[in-house]
Amino acid sequence: MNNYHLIASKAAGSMIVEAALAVSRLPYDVEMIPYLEPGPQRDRLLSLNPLGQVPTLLLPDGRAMTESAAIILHLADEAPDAQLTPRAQDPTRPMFLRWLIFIVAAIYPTFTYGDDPSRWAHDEASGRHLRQATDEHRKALWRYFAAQSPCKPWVLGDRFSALDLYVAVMNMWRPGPDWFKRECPALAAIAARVSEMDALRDVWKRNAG
Ligand SMILES: N[C@@H](CCC(=O)N[C@@H](CS)C(=O)NCC(=O)O)C(=O)O
Repeated sequence: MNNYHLIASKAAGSMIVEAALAVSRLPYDVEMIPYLEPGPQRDRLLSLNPLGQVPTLLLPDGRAMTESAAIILHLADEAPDAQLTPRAQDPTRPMFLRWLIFIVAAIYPTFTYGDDPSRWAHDEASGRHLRQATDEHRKALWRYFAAQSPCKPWVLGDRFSALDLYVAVMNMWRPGPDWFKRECPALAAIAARVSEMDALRDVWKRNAG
């Protein structure tokens, strides 16, 4: 196997990695699966990633890699000209690292615990509360993120980075594009800008809508 092989699901977090692969111009193919549905595809996913999450990426040597941030940093090593990450001495690098980890460690888990609260809550009322509380917390996190970053025209200011890919994909998730337009218009503008990038046309066609 010489390609990266991405196990993905439409408009899920795998879309961030798919976009990063497209921007990097690394050779890859995508296997779209219903990742939450019991069956042979989920069984295989679980054998590669016990969390059953997408993105799960098979490297050209066949090893499985998970965790979108780790994958992004790896792809940036493999394709340094793709602009996914600022280089080590770039003054934007510390903030890039800060917000990358903020997205995956603070924002992303609000979905892990809120998407299907019955996994974590012992009754319907506590499940409803967990869903509502994680949805509200996420809104506060996005407002904080938008207030602390330049976000014009990209998250880091003048330079594009993988942070813009996260913003563009997550803009489609709860609280949804209308909320972003209203409450965090700079993030909605970044999402629109990313969706119009030539390199991402096919990725968007495959995932969005
Ligand atoms: N920390 C992981 C999170 C990935 C993740 O949560 N993906 C979602 C889809 S958008 C998923 O697979 N959720 C199912 C689950 O957590 O059981 C990453 O950054 O790649």
